[in-house]
Amino acid sequence: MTMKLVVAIVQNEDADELIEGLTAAHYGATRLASTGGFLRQGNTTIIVGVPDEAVQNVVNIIAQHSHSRRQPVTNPFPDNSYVTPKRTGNPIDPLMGQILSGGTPEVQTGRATVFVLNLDRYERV
Ligand code: 2BA
Repeated sequence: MTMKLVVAIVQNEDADELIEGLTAAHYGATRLASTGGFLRQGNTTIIVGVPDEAVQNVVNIIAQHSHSRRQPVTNPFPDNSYVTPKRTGNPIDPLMGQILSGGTPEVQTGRATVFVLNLDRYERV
């Protein structure tokens, strides 16, 4: 049987409901604490190993239980450690400009970021 690994990055707020949806449909899932590279805030990565033919159903469940949100961006840098935009070219620079002048910018997140990987082997030993 050919298997795939579905890797889904979702917002923490959606993780409980998504895990419930997957387990209710009898898919085994593992939940990992993760951190977004851009916002540097916590998110949740869920991995699900499934036969090829179940992938679309799993992706549908992920889509059904995850939501796009406007998320406030808080300063991810410890006090005074932010290097000025000219030197970093970091894509967070425009937002840092607003944060450092007292604003609270927001980004519109996606619902979920999903990767589907081929699995060489799956076994429970
Ligand atoms: P973060 O990297 O913390 O990104 C959170 C949200 O910030 C993104 O939501 C997007 O709305 C915004 N954002 C990210 N990069 C940006 C940039 N250069 N300029 C402006 N806004 C930006 P999503 O796109 O829904 O991503 C949610 C999370 O999914 C990400 O958290 C990251 O943990 C993961 N992710 C997204 N794309 C990925 C990829 N290609 N590879 C691995 N992980 C990815």
